[in-house]
Amino acid sequence: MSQQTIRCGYAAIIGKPNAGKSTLLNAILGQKLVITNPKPQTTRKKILGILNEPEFQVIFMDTPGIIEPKYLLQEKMMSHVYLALGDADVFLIIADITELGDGGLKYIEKLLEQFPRISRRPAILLLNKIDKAQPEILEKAIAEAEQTKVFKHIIPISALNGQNVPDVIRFVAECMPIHPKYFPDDIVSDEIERFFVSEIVREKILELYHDEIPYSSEIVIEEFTERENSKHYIAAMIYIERNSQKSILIGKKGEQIKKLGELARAGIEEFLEHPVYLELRVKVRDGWRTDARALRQFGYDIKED
Ligand SMILES: Nc1nc2c(ncn2[C@@H]2O[C@H](COP(=O)(O)OP(=O)(O)OP(=O)(O)O)[C@@H](O)[C@H]2O)c(=O)[nH]1
Ligand SMILES: [Mg+2]
Repeated sequence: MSQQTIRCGYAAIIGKPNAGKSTLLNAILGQKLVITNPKPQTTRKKILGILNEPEFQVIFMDTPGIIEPKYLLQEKMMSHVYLALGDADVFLIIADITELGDGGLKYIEKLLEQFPRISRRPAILLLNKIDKAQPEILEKAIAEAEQTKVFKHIIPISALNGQNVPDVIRFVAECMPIHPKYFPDDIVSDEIERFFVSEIVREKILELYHDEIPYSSEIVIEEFTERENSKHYIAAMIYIERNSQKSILIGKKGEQIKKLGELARAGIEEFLEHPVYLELRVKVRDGWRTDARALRQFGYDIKED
């Protein structure tokens, strides 16, 4: 492939919490890279997922759901969204079709007012979760979206079962500028394995616990020792905000944390394709979600490249 015809650039996946952004990124990459969950605000940072083809490279950016921030962690999460918006050559705005209701695309108009940058780059609207939507609702949403004249393409998709995802990839690739590839061919993200391992632990916390626990948990991988001929050794610290949460997390006679450990280990082994010995530790870090220093230590401050 001649360097002159290669296309390469950034695509930001944005939308409300739970719209299916992370599920879409995994579908695009054809592998489970980022965590997904029915609870909102699963994704907390901008995460790159790189799709490599001989003739193009698209750097997709998964982002936290767009919200009105109520505390410092949420403010930091939104700054990750802004960063993705700034980097994007194309915007993938994803909406859950089953949540749209009457005039539901108004929120997208508000989004465009909020982020005027979007109108200066091609935007593609993805109407997601068509596997569980009535055809009439889909038709109505498409008609409504066409009226706005904002979108270069409007694509109904199911991120979950991959329906129309190849079209998304094709249209995005066409929007990429002619540019040599930014990343080597064989990497799927700029994040290190440790990050994805910590995310898998958090995903299992989202699955196992209710109420505030998942939102009050942050994971730090304290040790990660790779061993070629035996299990990798991984020690993960779970920070939570209060003592009462610590007892819930651990459970009676340690039953809950044991379950968490088993689920997380299985997920990590699948991701690393290697057996793992996982040790979970729990520590209280008072009010970390509103503590600027803690958030900096947990890596929420935006890094300038
Ligand atoms: N039925 C159906 N469910 C979907 C589809 N796409 C995503 N989901 C589900 O919707 C929920 C949210 O998906 P995520 O990918 O975590 O959503 P997100 O937009 O990344 O959410 P945040 O990270 O919280 O902003 C999960 O339970 C997914 O399985 C789809 O096409 N069809
Ligand atoms: Mg997500």
